[in-house]
Amino acid sequence: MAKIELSRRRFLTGSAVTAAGLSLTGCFDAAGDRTSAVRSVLETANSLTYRVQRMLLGTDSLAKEFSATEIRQGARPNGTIDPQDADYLKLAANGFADWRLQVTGLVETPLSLSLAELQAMPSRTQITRHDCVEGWSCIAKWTGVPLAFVLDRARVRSGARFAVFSCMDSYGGGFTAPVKYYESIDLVDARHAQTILAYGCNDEALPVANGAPLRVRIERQLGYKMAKYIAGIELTDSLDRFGGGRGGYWEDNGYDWFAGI
Ligand SMILES: Nc1nc2c(c(=O)[nH]1)N[C@H]1C(S)=C(S)[C@@H](COP(=O)(O)O)O[C@H]1N2
Ligand SMILES: [Mo]
Repeated sequence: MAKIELSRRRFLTGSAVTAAGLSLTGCFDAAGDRTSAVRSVLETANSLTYRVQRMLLGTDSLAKEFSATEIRQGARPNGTIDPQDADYLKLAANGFADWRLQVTGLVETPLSLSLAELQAMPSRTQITRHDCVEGWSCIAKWTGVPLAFVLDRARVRSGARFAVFSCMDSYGGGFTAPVKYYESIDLVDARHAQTILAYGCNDEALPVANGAPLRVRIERQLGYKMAKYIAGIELTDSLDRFGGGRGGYWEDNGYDWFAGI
């Protein structure tokens, strides 16, 4: 097992370094051009990574959980930490009382859920380590409703393959004009026991910096997969229609769609 652990890490480091290297060497634009040779090599590696990692990880293995004494600081915020989008500011101004989570797409029963309704559902609390592709990590305690519970309420239709999270913040990154952040995961991760829609962090309400009112925790994936400031979850059979078509904000800028750790 230790051996697999090690090679899985190496694999990850390899792809993370590729993404970081591209942005530094100016190859980033080539990766952004969906017809380029660089891009297709990256994509082949990406789907290989997905298949191999799914094989190694299985579908229900759990990410390590920690004890309360291992929490050293507040959850370090990253990416958008203070959205300035007008609709977000309006919702934040009255404590997200008018905010609703919309669950739509390939479901029998579309849902529109208030924060209070989500908080009344079964909850799960977990102390986990967040790993950012930038190379830092942080241990924090997260509380929320298992995404599987919400999906069961909505009754996912058989053709659905992905859950796409739409966010309320626009993110710039420096390469393009700011666009709304978004992310997606497959239904294996969506139904994983530790995948929760979190409204609490370290026993407090989720701070704005960490994605208030709701962010997803996907504990076997890198930080950029864990959408903050969630407005909607759409069940779909294809990622083509969303953003640049690669399944997420950072994926549209060259990162791997499958960021398993
Ligand atoms: N909506 C949104 N979600 C996001 C981001 C973002 O900029 N906007 N950044 C991602 C990245 S790169 C990381 S590491 C984590 C950071 O989560 P934290 O602020 O709770 O540490 O959120 C991810 N989810
Ligand atoms: Mo990140």
